[in-house]
Amino acid sequence: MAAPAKKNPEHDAFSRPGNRIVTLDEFIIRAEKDFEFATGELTGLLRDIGVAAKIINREVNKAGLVNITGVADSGENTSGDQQQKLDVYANEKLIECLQNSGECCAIASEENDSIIQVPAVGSKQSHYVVMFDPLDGSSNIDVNVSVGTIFAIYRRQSDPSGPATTEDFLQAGNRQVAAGYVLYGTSTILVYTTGRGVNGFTLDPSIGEFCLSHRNLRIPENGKFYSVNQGYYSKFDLEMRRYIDNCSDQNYGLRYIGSMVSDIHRILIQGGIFLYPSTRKYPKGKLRLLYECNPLSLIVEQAGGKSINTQLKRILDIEPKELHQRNTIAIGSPAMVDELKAFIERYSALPL
Ligand code: P6P
Repeated sequence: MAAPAKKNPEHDAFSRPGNRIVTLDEFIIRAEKDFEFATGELTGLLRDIGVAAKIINREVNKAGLVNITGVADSGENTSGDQQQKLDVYANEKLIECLQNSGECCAIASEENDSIIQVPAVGSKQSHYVVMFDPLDGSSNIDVNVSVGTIFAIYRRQSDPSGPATTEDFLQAGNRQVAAGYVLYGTSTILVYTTGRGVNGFTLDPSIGEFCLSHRNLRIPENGKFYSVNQGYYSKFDLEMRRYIDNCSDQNYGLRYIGSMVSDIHRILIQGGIFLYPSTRKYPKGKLRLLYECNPLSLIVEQAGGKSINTQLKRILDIEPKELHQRNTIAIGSPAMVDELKAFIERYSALPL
């Protein structure tokens, strides 16, 4: 986690938004001043990701007009998911933007089996590694449903004079220096945290800038929506079925988009809980710990929410063993996660 920040009076400039446009670049640069040991690298990384997001957004927004939707010739990715053409495009653009600036020493992506070394630019020795899901929910692309990019940034642990190692990526989520997502939806919004709260920036296409639109996002304590693939209900463990029955008994609405970034963003704004428990096809859960669960969990916790796995372990405290390992997850409003926890403690047949 980044060094504790000192209060920067200038930062208050954003607390009186008025009509003043605050771009992502300006916000990041001002925020950097709050970190005593800031070297500008993290600032550069966040700006690189912002640039890649604009490029990806351009293609996502016209996906139906060019021959870029549909299944890529490349087949399946490392997780066995069918690669969509926009997946491949988004992956390439993120790698390109991060490689150009040399602000990170290595990259890990859902679309690549192993880590990607980033050659140093000049004499710069980078201290960061970046991992991402370039286009989460991509199976929705052809049907015009929102998709998203998810990213996580860590400080490297290996000797900076040598190449990065896989161990640089196998760090618990509580060591993330920054995390965020881009949601390509009715509008395109970039939401990120560096461990000091959560802020959202909506892309203004007329000026090509991400502009501060959601200052200091806080998740509602409770909610009236639950988000789970109800189609798997009969395969869920007893404790999950009992909790889902409870949601129905309380007349909670079911909202499930099948695009995690979209579901989590709705929950961040409106409150609610997102569940991906163990299923027959995914006994350890479907969602990847390193570049889906961890970054989204840091965002939700920084906004006041909670995120656990179905064995009640805090997601951010899980020590990863493999780059693409999967995890069960229950994430959202703290009161709803606590309520689920009570059901798991009461009905779980397995020792917790
Ligand atoms: P299911 C998309 O493929 C994804 O990785 C997440 O974005 C989404 O929440 C989940 O899988 C949907 O999985 O099994 O419900 O189709």
